[in-house]
Amino acid sequence: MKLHLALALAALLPASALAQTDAGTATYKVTFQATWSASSHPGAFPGGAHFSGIVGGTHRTHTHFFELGGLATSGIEVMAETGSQGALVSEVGNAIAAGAAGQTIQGAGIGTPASTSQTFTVTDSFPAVTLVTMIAPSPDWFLGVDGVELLQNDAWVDSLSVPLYALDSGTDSGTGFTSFNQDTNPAEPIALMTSGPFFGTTPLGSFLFERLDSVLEYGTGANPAGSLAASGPARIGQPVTFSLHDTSGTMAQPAASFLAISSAAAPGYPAGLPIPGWGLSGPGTSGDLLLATIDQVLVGPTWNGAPADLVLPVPSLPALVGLELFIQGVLVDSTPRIAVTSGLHFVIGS
Ligand SMILES: [Ca+2]
Ligand SMILES: [Ca+2]
Repeated sequence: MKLHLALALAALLPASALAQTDAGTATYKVTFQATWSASSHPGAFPGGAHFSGIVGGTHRTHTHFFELGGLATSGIEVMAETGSQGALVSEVGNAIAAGAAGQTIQGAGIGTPASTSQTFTVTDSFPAVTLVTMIAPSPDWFLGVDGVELLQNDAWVDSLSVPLYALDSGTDSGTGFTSFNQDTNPAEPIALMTSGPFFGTTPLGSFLFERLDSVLEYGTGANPAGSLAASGPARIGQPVTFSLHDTSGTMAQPAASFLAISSAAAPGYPAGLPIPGWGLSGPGTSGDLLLATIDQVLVGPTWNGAPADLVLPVPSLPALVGLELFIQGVLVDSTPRIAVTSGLHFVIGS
């Protein structure tokens, strides 16, 4: 339903109208790559080492949930000392209510080394992200980023990796991983750890921010690689150019081109259902049908020996973010011969 609506709109709206609509949001995946281990930090890797669930949110550029040199909020204190997310989630919630933050971000805790990912959406109003996680066990040590800007020079960054060094929240005076609680009163400023077990320049992990969208070619050798390609990102509000091509040069010219679109891949992905005679590598060969169903067929330009390009404007509908499409090209010549291209697994981002 959503797919049909999107494609119907795509067919109705000119590319220029779509291109200039809302480019104000972007969806990201953040991957917390925990690298802390006995080999990365010899002598500073206690039994049961792990990280609490990441917690934070998206927010305005000048909003802070913590700052180096500033005092920890109760949300940061509780997170750094116990790994509990609730108090900081409340602080982000208050900021959302006050119009200073966009959304909360929460994940589950992990061992180390390991990695875990979350997705979130940033907007023109809330282009920055703050995330923290407790180094555990520890008195009040944590990793975090304070207001990473994902909108730089009016463009969303594609990928950004931020190394994470141990921070001390200044709210407990314990000096060892399993020291008894010793509340620091009055609290001290949040600081990069320069003494104790984490004094070096080796990060304990990183946050990798990646803008979400992907186009992946799939199929087997039965469908020649490169016979269907896409240029342009898979993002709402942006046009994508699909190029169908008989890379083997065995189709008769001219040939009609079509683009078949499905919401599901054929069973056996990345392989498909072999159809005798539908091979693009030569007359009489077998080609794989790579789609489970054919939900929509778009007519492309005539293939005359050069790639046949079909431009599809992806509608600027936020509901499409995350939608997966499976796309395969079909060429039909006057012999008559039908042949199918490789497939594209298309995940729409923003
Ligand atoms: Ca401390
Ligand atoms: Ca404390």
